[in-house]
Amino acid sequence: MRNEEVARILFEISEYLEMQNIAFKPRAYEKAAQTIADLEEDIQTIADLEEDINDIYKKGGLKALEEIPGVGKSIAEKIEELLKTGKLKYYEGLKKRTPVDLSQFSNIEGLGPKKIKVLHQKLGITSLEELEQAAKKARIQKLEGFGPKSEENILKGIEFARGHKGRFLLGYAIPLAEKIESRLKALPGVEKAIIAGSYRRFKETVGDLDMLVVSKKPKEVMDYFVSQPEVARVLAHGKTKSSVTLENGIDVDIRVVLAKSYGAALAYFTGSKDHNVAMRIIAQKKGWKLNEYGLFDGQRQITGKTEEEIYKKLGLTYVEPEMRENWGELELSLKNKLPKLIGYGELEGDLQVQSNWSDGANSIKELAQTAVKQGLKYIAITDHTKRLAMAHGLDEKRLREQAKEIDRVNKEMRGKIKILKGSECDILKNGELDLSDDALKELDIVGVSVHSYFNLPKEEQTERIKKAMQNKNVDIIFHPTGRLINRRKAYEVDMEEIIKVAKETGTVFEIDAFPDRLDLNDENIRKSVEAGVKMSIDSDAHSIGHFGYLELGVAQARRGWAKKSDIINAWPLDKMKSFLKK
Ligand code: DGT
Ligand code: ZN
Ligand code: CA
Ligand code: CA
Repeated sequence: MRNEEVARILFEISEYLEMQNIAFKPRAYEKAAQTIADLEEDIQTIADLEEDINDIYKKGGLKALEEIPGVGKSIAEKIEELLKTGKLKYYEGLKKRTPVDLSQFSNIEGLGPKKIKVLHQKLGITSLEELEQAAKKARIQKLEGFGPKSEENILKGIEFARGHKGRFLLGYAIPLAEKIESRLKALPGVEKAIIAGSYRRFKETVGDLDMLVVSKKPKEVMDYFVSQPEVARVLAHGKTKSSVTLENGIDVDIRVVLAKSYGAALAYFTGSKDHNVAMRIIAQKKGWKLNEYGLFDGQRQITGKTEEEIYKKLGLTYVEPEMRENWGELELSLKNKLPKLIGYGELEGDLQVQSNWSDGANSIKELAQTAVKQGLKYIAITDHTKRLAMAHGLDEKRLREQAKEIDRVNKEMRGKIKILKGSECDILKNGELDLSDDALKELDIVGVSVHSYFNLPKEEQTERIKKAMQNKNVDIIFHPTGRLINRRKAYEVDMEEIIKVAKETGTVFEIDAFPDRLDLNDENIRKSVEAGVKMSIDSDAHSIGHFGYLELGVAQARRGWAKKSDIINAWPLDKMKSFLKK
């Protein structure tokens, strides 16, 4: 059982207790849950982290659990039961005694157990559907303690909770998708096999996978496709089209097309739909018709074999899949003015890497050796700072010790890679930093980030980050909006203002490439590119396996129309370093 799950159950217990008007106890459970959730938040969703709650328990037993801030004897025992058995009798009992399943409301902001209780008592609400109906009928705003504003927030919250249902993180879909793609490529008679759709556009999440195959033996392809080991359910099994649901919940559609239509089908199924519609209009203006079979002048196929030919015939330069969102790319393409996007494999360094000095799993040397294998020429070691005690954040003294270790490894690895001294320094609530300026001054790379107080009012949050950027030692804002895809919204912040100050102060924004972060997102990357704010693409690695995520960051950068000149760690070390604030 992961930290997140333990925290969720403790939270729920506090809510059930609160619904029963029990005093004090709810607060204790909430506090314990918060500590455990923060633990998870700071170290992210990493399977091999050293200090997850299981490890704490394994190493130190019940006593170690009690040492977690906010966890007393009674809660520690409950955590122990959870970790040992995966269940908790106390929790099950509470659940049974309450008529409403609270967990379904957990994503809706501002709707605590007290309010849920009122909604249940006054309106008989027990589910999201009933909540939505009541809100839409404006029945909620009439209740005491609610108003039109909270009713609106409830509707927004429901939308948010639903909107993410069934979308999968691209980064976690890739390994299996690649496996399926290469299996199909290897089938006899298959000329081409490729996954199109949002997957090919590298959208941060994918709804399903859309596979396209060119083969003269469609029946064999279909039969093989539906019988793969990961298939949980066959939704359709046709002659040239099939659909399945995989064990992990992702749907995969497949279509077999003729070689002469491959380009047209690929363009069609890559989308986006809006890009396709705009393309079709361009064709229509020339008196032609564009569909998934080709570009046609009446009955005659003008072209359709490749995407490149289709763009060309339409008077367009080729548009990279990552740009096909109808965000203005076709206008630029018509004028031959598309930006030259940063390429895959063009990064020379990685500016956010955590070692086992804080919550990473590997030593500095192991990280450096792996980075060399990945073709990187420099990495910055950026361990957490002391405020993140549970992640073993570094204080000034340990940072100085670490510097010596980095010097030592640099000597050993001379000529192979350069290890930079860095930090992922916490931005405190008031915008001050978790390390002294004297300590920060000694570092090559100072990254700063928000790991607490996500819910500050927009103005305060904006001021907090502005203040951090105004510190002359600060080079990069790590994961600038703090969102976790499908789990946590970005904190409220005035992005335009932040971008302006970044430009003024020469502060770099990070594109954190971790699959559930991808922060900045595509839209904010574009705004930054337009404003001339430079960015870095970092893995946020917490173990040697995570360097592979860098390319996901490159994809995101491409979706934000970033060029090599926008990304400082695509530059040689000297150039990158001389760009940073002095
Ligand atoms: P997803 O799966 O929700 O992440 O997003 P997509 O973009 O992969 O969308 P999907 O799977 O529904 O459809 C795949 C592609 O097929 C889509 O990107 C464009 C194309 N497509 C689907 N429906 C339509 C449509 O009604 N009109 C046009 N022009 N294209 C469509
Ligand atoms: Zn970390
Ligand atoms: Ca799709
Ligand atoms: Ca689809």
